[in-house]
Amino acid sequence: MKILLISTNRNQLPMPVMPIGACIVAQAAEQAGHTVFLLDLMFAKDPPADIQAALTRWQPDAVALSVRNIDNVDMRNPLFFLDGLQGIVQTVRSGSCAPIILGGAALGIMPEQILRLVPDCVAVIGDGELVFPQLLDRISRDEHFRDLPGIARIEKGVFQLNSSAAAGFSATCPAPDYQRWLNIPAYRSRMATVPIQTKTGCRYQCVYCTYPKIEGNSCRLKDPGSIADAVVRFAAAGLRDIEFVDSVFNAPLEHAMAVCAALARVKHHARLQCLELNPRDFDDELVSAMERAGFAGMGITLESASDPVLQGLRKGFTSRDVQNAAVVVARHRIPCAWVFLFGGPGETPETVRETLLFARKHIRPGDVAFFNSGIRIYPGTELESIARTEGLLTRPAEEMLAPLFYLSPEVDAEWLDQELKNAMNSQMNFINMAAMGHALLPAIHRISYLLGLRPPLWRHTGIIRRVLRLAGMDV
Ligand code: B12
Repeated sequence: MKILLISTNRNQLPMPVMPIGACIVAQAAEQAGHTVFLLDLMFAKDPPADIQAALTRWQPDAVALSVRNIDNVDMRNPLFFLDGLQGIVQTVRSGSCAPIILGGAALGIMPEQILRLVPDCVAVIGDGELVFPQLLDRISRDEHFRDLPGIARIEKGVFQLNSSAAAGFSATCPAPDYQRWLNIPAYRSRMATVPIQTKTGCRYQCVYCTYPKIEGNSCRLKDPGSIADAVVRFAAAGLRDIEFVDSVFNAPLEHAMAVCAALARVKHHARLQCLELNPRDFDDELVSAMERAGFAGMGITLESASDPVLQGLRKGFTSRDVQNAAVVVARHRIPCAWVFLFGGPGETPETVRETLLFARKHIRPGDVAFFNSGIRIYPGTELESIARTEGLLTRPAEEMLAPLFYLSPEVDAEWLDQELKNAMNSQMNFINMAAMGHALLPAIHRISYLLGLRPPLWRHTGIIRRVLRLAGMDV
């Protein structure tokens, strides 16, 4: 069959991300014998015109849409991205009567809400590489596909979803041929990194998080040798800034160690990074292994340094682990981004101050702190129940697609903003969501790239903020 696969993400903040999921399913469909055309809308000047042109040129038998983001998870400046999805579906419908198949992280989070927004589409929930070709096969033979794992649809007004448990799994690291599918110079010149996964799944149970819903809570590990091969292949093709996009890179720890060991054994010349490390399974041995493997940046997702909040968020680690992580980081050379999320259950002015004190005391001047405040509430999470019990949420689950946020009732939003700003005023290496969504960020990325800087750009946060402040900007 002829397949038109559209990657719908157009969000360029904080930087454009290469659509790994769309590329993986494109490659899987092609390997199954279909002819695939991938239309990436990230840099499209006129998306409807591009879609119409692709429909006319390819006359596809099926159209597939990869949907990554619902919104920007920014409580102070929320942006909702799915209005664009309705427009895309309308454009496709106006030029083709081919079936429309949806997939991507957004579908994993709120399949029913999204399918009600764009009815008459069928969705694949979870990993797409095995189910998508099977679905295409059934469509090509005009057979029903209701029994396939992970298939969701609205039938006679009722939402139907098959369990994705039987979907199967391949241990070979799926490293799509990005150069074949995407406009790589456009991504690289905007500081995008090349995504790669060492596993799927997340075994943690943080109250607010969607990762287990998207990827499942059992980890399916990729073979370390095939990950190292993929890195070698990408770097040899000039794609040297590689980012591991696992839910949590160092869980399970033994697998992260095995991946680092495999990477250390090969000559890859890549600059590696990952932004999602858990401070619990984090020690000198791991960071030394990451150094040997070629990491140029790492991020520790703390959310808080205060026990009542860590417990409230059910992070599975304590402030002792947090302090220990700071001691370990200080003994190594890899630049580190510390990620914080303020306002969760249990947050009070005291816990905010405790976390900020940790940040001021322990974050090295060359490292960076990312501050986010207010937590996106997703249906089906424990945070949803907490918000309902506390009387903070009255909207029914079917109306939770539009962004809504939890903020601890014991913390005032304006006060919290001011505290974070005060911290940012004294430490130039601290930034908040407003800075990460700054209108000038795309230009900063391009200029930095031209100046020869390479990801992660956050290493230069202090200098960039100073320059912008000299230019009179309140950043
Ligand atoms: C790593 C990551 C990042 C990295 C990306 C680095 C990089 N170089 O790619 C960084 C930190 C930069 C980032 C940024 C953001 N992220 Co992010 N990110 C993730 C994370 C953890 C993994 C994404 C990933 O690459 N997965 C691996 C690939 C292989 O999986 P996949 O894309 O889902 O594809 C599979 C399936 O979905 C399916 N599939 C995909 N497409 C299709 C299409 C069809 C037709 C079919 C059948 C199947 C299918 O098959 C694929 C293969 O199995 C997810 C959470 C998660 N666990 O998914 C959040 C996540 C995607 N991010 C999210 C958000 C919100 C953002 C930001 C907006 C945050 C911000 N304000 O800065 C930005 C947006 C960036 C942008 N320009 O769009 C949200 C999106 C949901 C939402 N609320 O909108 C998620 C889900 C996290 C969450 N909050 O729950 N992110």
